[in-house]
Amino acid sequence: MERTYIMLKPDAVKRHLMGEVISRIERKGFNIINMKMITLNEAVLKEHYAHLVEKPFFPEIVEYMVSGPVLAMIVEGNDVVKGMRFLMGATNWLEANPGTIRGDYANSTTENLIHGSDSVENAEIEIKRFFGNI
Ligand code: IDP
Ligand code: MG
Repeated sequence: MERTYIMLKPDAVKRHLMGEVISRIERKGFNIINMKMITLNEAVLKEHYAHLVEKPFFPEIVEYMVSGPVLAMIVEGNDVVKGMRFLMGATNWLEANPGTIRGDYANSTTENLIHGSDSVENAEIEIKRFFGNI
């Protein structure tokens, strides 16, 4: 069964939307097989967002992502990597369709509630990064 790395970002936690997002994942029929609250630091964000380190908005991402705890999860299911990206909606909140998590709750492209791995290969790397070899 395919696995993906999902992370509810600090805005989702602060806005008390964890339950709402977890419900959507469960109602879709995906299985949450591990979860924990953690607080990130700049070093792990430079790894996790290596593709964005050179962007002018990277400091803003770091400030946001270390501003409070996140909920890290391993989610399992049929085609779950693409399936979760579909439930999440587009990165740019103005392009995220209503009915998606970002489309329904985000009003910023930085503070967009949720991370989901973008490929099966990256999912395994990210699960190792945040959960170790399990
Ligand atoms: P993704 O989260 O949909 O996979 P990525 O391009 O991997 O999107 O970007 C990672 C995160 O960095 C986004 O979820 C968002 O929080 C932030 N981000 C991406 N692009 C922008 C931007 O153009 N402006 C501000 N923040 C951005
Ligand atoms: Mg990404």
